[in-house]
Amino acid sequence: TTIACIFDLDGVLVDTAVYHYQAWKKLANSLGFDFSHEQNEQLKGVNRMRSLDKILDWGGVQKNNEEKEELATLKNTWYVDMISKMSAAEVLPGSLELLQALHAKGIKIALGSASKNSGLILERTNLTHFFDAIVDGNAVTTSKPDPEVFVKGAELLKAAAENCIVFEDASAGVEAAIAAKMTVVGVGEEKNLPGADIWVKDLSAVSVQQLIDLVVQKNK
Ligand code: G16
Ligand code: MG
Repeated sequence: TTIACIFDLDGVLVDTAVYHYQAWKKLANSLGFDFSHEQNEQLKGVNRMRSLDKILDWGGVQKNNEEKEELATLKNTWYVDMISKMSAAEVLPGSLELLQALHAKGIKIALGSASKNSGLILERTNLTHFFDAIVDGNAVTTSKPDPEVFVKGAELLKAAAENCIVFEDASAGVEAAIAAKMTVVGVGEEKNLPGADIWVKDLSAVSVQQLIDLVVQKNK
């Protein structure tokens, strides 16, 4: 069996959630309310405008579409300032090693992210060259849990869905991968990521052979 791998970005390859948190908190504070770590958790895998809608909702603040565009742009300016300073040291444990091992075996690799800033993040962390295809927030019209981002990734890799493995840390992402009929490695705890095929703390716990076995087993 030839497998193909599709990686989520934030929370799987790098931890940009901390920068999203700081930028959203600054925006919320400027509007006169606070923003917690627990709320930030709920924004994982959720695209920028939907995240803003939730935050305004939590703050009990109403804005029209033009104002929302301005607020999202302001948050993104602060976020881009922070991720522009990222380095390869911020790649999460085991991620680089797994990408290297997959690459060495000629296994195709795609990105499946909700972020419109994936290009900059991959450049800053020296990961760009591993990817045969990049599907991010600029390439999709619908957001996870819709399967579009992973379906497009598989198409670009010319891989059948049943041979694809998705790595996800967000429940919306796990849902999207299930809807795409793919195997899912949940990066996080089982209780937070229902429906995944296996769960790991980080990618250091994953071997290429284990991934192949998982797909073979599932397709039996
Ligand atoms: C990431 C984050 C989300 C963020 C989204 C959009 O998704 O998990 O919190 O809201 O990207 O990011 P941006 O504002 O940069 O377009 P993923 O799919 O990589 O986990
Ligand atoms: Mg994620």
